[in-house]
Amino acid sequence: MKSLLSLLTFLSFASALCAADRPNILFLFCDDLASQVISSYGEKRKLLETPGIDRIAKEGIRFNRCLVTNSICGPMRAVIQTGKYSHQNGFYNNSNSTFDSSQQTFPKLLQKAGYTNAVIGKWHLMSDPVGYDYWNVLPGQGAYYNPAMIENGKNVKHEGYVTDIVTDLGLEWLKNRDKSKPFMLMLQHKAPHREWEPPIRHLGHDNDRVYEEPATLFDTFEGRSKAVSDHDMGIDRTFTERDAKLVTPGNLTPDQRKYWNEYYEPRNAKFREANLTGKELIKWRYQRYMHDYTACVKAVDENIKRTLDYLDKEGLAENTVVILSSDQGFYLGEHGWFDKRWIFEESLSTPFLVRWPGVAKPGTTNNKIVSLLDLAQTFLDIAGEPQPSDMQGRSLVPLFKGEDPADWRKSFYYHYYEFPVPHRVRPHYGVITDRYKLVNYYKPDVDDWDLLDRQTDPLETKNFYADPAYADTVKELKAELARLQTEVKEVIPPPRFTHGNKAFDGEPESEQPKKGKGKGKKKAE
Ligand code: SGN
Ligand code: CA
Repeated sequence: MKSLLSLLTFLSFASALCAADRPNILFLFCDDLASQVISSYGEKRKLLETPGIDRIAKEGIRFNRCLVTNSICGPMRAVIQTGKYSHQNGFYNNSNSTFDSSQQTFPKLLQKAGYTNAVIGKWHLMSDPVGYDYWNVLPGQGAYYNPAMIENGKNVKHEGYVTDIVTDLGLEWLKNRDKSKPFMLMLQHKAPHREWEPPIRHLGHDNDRVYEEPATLFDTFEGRSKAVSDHDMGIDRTFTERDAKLVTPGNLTPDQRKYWNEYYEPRNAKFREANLTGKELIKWRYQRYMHDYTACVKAVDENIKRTLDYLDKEGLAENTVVILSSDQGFYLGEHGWFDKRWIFEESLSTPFLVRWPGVAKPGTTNNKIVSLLDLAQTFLDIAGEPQPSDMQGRSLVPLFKGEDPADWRKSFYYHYYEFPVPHRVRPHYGVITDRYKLVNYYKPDVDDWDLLDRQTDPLETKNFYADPAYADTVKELKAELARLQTEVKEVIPPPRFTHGNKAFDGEPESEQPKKGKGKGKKKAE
């Protein structure tokens, strides 16, 4: 009896020890961060050097094909919370979804398992965070300059630049956290989201460099569904005066305004004088876009460096899994676009870097199809917790360990719903493999199939659907698509559903983008 008691005492002591030893999780999340701008991803334009972010790649694994399920902000954040596709977690689009926070989420499960959790920065799920010991989030999209934030339900106004502020708050929380527990911190930057407003210190960071243009800046969309050409997210047609920095933002302090105007005004005067039209105007806008976007990422990069340095300084680096990602990829002029949404590669795949000392082999890469859908299960697995059977991803921990599971997914299911505002991208779903994408654009005035072949057409500017040489491929992919739709339990077409008193099923509410957003919304002609 006595020996049984001492065994039990030993076991409970051992499990307490284990609990304290469980890895911390630091999730560094950006908004609209394109792999093309991260130097370790090695894009040929070499848009920016990102030593802070690259440090994670150097000391860990770079995933080359992390896919999203629905390339837009709120929905992907809901996917991360739940480990479920949009049609299962109920958050389909930014326009009229509210996250049902009563459902199962990974932070709730981690909290129950003894973790202390915080989310700081962009949240964008419309309901308050649940499952966190501390939350301090931007309302909606949040502001770049002098942002308001909501700290555990209370409005607080900050002065400064949002990326710096979010980092400060994250480090402050780390400092004051309950140190008897492992932590899970989601540090979620607003940058580099539209309208790509740079920190004052980085205005002119590129010395008026001329950025290389992407090969598809003037894509004609020939041969593809009308859905693809009839968009409203072009540098040619959608760019506003605010996007182009032809108007000064309203929320600057007098000092910030002075420096802002000192940088932009002389350059804007030159632009106005030149009276550019057609392709020249698009080229000018692309240059302005790249200056601003890279300046925003430069600040993200510095703050990532600062965060990693803090882990080092506090002796936290060894036992903290660091993951860097973005809610989706982004177009940096490819196909003439900014924004995301499409199944095309730039917005379908998102940066994904992981550092886990002693587990993930430094400086390695992985080409498997992984997804932000896998994160909830991955986080639970890292913590040694069971993975609920209704989650729809798969833990990435075996891949972090360098294993090569024979039954890893070879195909992936995608579905985007939001239409028509803000960018008139028609709803579409599709199946993705290493080589192909078969996509159906299905609403409201189209029912088109496009087949993309990344092997013969890496820039994705052709549609092979009607090519007889691809008939067998189309047949196989359609069967695979049907199999995936059954597996993820999605009924096509999606049923009409409601949120509040608004109905949504992909039908146009109006053919026009929302009006009345102010002078800055004028097209930058
Ligand atoms: C805003 C942007 C859009 C962007 C959506 C969604 N317009 O409406 O360009 O697609 O957010 O972005 S803006 O002029 O207000 O910046 S998301 O990252 O939240 O999905
Ligand atoms: Ca986003």
